Amino acid sequence: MVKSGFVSIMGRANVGKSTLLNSLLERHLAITSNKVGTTRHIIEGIYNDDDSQIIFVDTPGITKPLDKLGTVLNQKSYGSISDSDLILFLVDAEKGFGKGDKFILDRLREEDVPVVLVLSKIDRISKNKLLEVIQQVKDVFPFKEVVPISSLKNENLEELLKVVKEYLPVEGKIFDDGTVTNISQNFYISEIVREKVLELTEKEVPHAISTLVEEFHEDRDKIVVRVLIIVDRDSLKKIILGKGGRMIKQIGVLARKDLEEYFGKKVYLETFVKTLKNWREKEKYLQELGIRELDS
Ligand SMILES: Nc1nc2c(ncn2[C@@H]2O[C@H](COP(=O)(O)OP(=O)(O)OP(=O)(O)O)[C@@H](O)[C@H]2O)c(=O)[nH]1
Ligand SMILES: [Mg+2]
Repeated sequence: MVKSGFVSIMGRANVGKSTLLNSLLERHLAITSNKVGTTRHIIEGIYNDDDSQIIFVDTPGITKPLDKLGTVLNQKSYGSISDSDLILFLVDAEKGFGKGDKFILDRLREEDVPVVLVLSKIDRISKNKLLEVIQQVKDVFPFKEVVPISSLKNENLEELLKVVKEYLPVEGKIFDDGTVTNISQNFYISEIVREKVLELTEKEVPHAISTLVEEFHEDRDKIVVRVLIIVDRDSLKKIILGKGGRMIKQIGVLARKDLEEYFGKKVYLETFVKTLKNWREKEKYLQELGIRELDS
């Protein structure tokens, strides 16, 4: 009998949650970057094999909120707890256990959901350092298990799946075999463009941008898509355009490459930037376009 369940991937920003989701599903579903605060939406990825269906739930990294966006992202992450059958709590093994981790665990202590500690990025540290980290963290919380992994090197992910399978409560499948994710095609496209912006720009840019598909046409052999990059000030617009438009061109080239691979057909991608200074301006613009929510 197939067993199913919901498994949330939680932890501080940048510990490797989205990379783990992608590696477990063997597809690029959630965007990743070396910047803090990459994930902004709950992303479900559904894993199927002969004896299980696991709905992995990638969540935004939990941070000490500096602004409204930070607070909203934390709320989204905490909101996923009550729907979970198991939580994978990720700690970056190289950085070790910190105050931010303790803060999240104090919250998890109030919930009645089993928690497995996953030590991520072990390809970056020695065996000895790993043993040290395990000693340091294993008693800070009643973890069900401690599993060290490397998503990039595909180390110990089989073991992690084995552990996860012990916590699936539902008999039978929750979703049909064809369902892979909860995210829409337009959302995915806008995220790929945002990923390239994160990749190519410096620290100060990421938080202040969002992306949106304005137009999408598909026929048998090609896709034509127009993606808007929204910034909140003109100085950022200048950075994203780059000298002589070079930066935005490069963003487009990289994004198109990924999208062509994903869709398996030719993609004509147009990207452009617009400054919308505040929520009111954004909402007004989106209303004119007939689009309700940012980023989705
Ligand atoms: N060396 C190494 N790097 C990794 C591994 N997993 C993730 N990373 C890197 O860590 C960085 C952050 O990865 P993400 O998956 O975006 O982290 P996240 O926890 O989803 O981050 P937020 O969405 O901001 O909370 C990226 O540069 C990844 O390439 C790993 O197993 N090994
Ligand atoms: Mg992420």
